[in-house]
Formats: sequence, C-alpha cells, structure tokens
Amino acid sequence: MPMPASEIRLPNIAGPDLATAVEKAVAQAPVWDFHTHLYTPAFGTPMGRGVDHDPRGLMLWGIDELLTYHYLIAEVLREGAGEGLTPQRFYSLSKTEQADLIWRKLFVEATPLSEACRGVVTTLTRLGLDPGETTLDAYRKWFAEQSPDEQIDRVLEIAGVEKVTMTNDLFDGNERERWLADADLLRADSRFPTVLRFDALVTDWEHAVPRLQSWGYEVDQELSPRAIDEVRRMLEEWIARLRPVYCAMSLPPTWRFPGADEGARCLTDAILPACGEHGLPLALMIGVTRQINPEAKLAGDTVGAADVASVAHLCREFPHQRFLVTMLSRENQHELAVTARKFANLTPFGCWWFLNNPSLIDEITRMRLELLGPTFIPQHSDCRVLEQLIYKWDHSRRAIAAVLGDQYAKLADAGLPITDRMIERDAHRLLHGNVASLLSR
Ligand code: FIX
Ligand code: ZN
Repeated sequence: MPMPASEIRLPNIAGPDLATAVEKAVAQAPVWDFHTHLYTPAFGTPMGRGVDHDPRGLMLWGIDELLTYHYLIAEVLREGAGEGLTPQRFYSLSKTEQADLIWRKLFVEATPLSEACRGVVTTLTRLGLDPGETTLDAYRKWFAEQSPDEQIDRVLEIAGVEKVTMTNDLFDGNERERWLADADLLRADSRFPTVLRFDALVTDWEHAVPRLQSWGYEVDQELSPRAIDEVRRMLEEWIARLRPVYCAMSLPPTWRFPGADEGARCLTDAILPACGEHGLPLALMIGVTRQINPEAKLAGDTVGAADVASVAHLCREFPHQRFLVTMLSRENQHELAVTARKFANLTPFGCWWFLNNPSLIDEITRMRLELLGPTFIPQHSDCRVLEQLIYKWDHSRRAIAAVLGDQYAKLADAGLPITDRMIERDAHRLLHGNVASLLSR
C-alpha cells in the first residue's frame, strides 16, 4: 500500500530536497498580515479618477506613493544632501516631483541597494513591469490603467496575503470623520479587519484631553473617576463602531509599567478593562521615539531601547489579557523572547520597521524559533502603500524559509524524519494560523 504523498518522508538529511520543500511551503502558505496601514477604496484614494479622486483619501497605491514612502524619503535626503537637498526643499515639491527625484537619485544615478529600494524593484518585476526604466512615465501609464479594486485583488493574489489588518487611529481626524459617516461601508471588506489604535490615551494624555472634550467626552487633565468612565464610554462606542480584532498602541522607549501618570492609569483603569470585557488582545509596539528630526516629518522617527521588564510586569499583573508585543530595538529582542517563555499571554510579533531587513529577520526569527518553537508571529508588513505587500512578503518569506529550513535540517540530523505535512503545517501556522488563533479566542 503506497504511503500517501503527504506522509512521504523526505531523506533524513539537510539536503536540497528539504530546503526546496520548505521554500515551496513557505512561499505558498497564505498570510494573515497582523499589522499594516493599508485601507480599502472605501476610505478614499488620491489615485482615484473623476468622482473617485479624493485628495485626502487614505488608500495609498501606485508608483508615486511607492516612491514617496517615508523609508525612501529618508534615503533620498541622504543621497541628495551633497547637492543641497533639505527636507524643506523636498517637501516643497509636488508628489510627482518628489517621486521623480527619488527615482532619479536612488534608482537611476545610484544602485538601489537598500532594502526599501530593492523592494520597489521586486514589486515592479512581480507586477510584470521593467524595473530598469529611466523615467516613471511607463509606470504611471500602467498604474493609471488599473482600478483600486482590481489592484487590491491582483496584489493580494501575487503576495499570497489573505488578511490585511488595518490600523484605525481614533485620533486621526481624517479617518474619524469617515467612520462617523459610514462605518458599515468601511467594515465591509472582510479581507481588511479593523484595529482600534489610540496611542495618545497613554503617551500624550495632556493633548488627548482637549480632543476628547471636543468630541463630547467629559474628561479632565487629572483623569478623575468621571474621566475614566468617559474614556470607557468612548472605547465602548468605538469598539462597537469598528468591531476591531484587537486594540493597539505604540509606546516610546521611556514607557514604564507600572507608572503613576495619567497614561498608566488610563491603561489599567480604562483600556485593559475594555479589552478584557470584549476579549480583545492588546498589541503594544514599543521603542519608537517620534520626530527626532521633525523637519523630515513621517521620516523623522527613530528607535530607542525600551524596558522589557515593564512588559513582564504588565503580563504578570494581567494574566488573562493577551498581549502581542513588538519592539523596535534590536537590543530588546532576546529579552522579549525570553520574557515570552515566562508568560504564555505574551506573543512576540514581527520584525518591525528598522528591523524589517533580511539580515535582522534572519537573526530574530532564528532566536525566536530556538527559544519559543512555533509559538510566535514572525512577521507583519507595516505596509503603507498597497503594492508594498508584494515585496515585504516576498523578502520575508525567503528569510523565514531559510531559518525554518535550517531548523528542520538540524532536527533531521538529530534523527527525526521530516515530512511534507510537518512543513506545510508549520509554514501555515507561522504565517497565518498563529494570528488567526490569537485573534479568535
Ligand atoms: O506606529 C506605527 O504603527 C509605525 O509602524 C509607524 O508609525 C511607522 O511610520 C511605520 O509605518 C513603520 O513601518
Ligand atoms: Zn505601523
């Protein structure tokens, strides 16, 4: 009786058969992208034509948005500094002029060697375009022939992404207006789950107060018991409006828990009770120092080593709360993984932002796999422009497959036969299953 194909045991060696099987399984596993800044056309798009053109639209796609990604703005400011390019001068240009300048400086006059530059090359190639054009004319023509809905279908298909988790920021006035106008429309595409984001409640209570007051919530700088109730009321209203799969906030390297300030009390007395009542996980993205260079705008944020002991304290004090944590500093990664061994309600996720480079994805994923087995979320894309899904997942899949393949090879060397079924199960779990199970408990 021949063995079923799924049980065919691969040779118990770390040979090319094993690596090939892992690359194939990881390349084909569907992705649930845990954290992005992507939106559906319902949120409006500046690339729309005629009545669909919304200059304040939130859905970013196309070549001009790809090239004016803040990662590339940071890089062109370096490349152009010798010719007197300043942030002020760059931002005085139109979006089209900015994209033309970035293309010329980073892709034509220089070799696109950085990860963010290589990503654009990967994306153009996977879309069937020639990445070697000297101007953007041909790309602009092609993108102008696409519709946003068709482009979403095409990009999700190419990238192998099934779910694109959004970031829906309570304090973003543009987005807030759109939710108040038609929440049903904004929730309509099930491929784009919602996330309730509210950094300012914890990181900037002083400036959150007047905003909340203007929205009709009776809060105060002292965060009185009445104010706590009002924050709870607001969270209830927005959880009902968004129906989020989790709540989220980013935190600076200086964040500490426990703390005595209003932000710490807002977390313990309003946010965590609301998450608990609705069974919502809380995602913490820790270690970003905003606007170290304000002139650079969105490209002006940086990284700082944060306090992992604060994460441990939070997990210990709220043992029934699921915490999903990513930290921006390379220096925090080992301690975060060890802390996750101590608290089953803590799940590390992603190689965030300045860590989203193959060399660091390799290092961090290898360490997490050795310390945690398959009980973590190896990557999220953090995409801001639709087509970035193509390169961020292409590059990450390759890095993750290499790490996973090495681990299987070591297992095989240790005497365990490796099967296709094991590989497919683990690839699916790491790229989709862990997210799905953490968000559905
Ligand atoms: O706080 C965040 O969600 C960060 O990911 C963003 O602020 C950041 O600009 C980004 O997109 C990094 O990839
Ligand atoms: Zn983000």
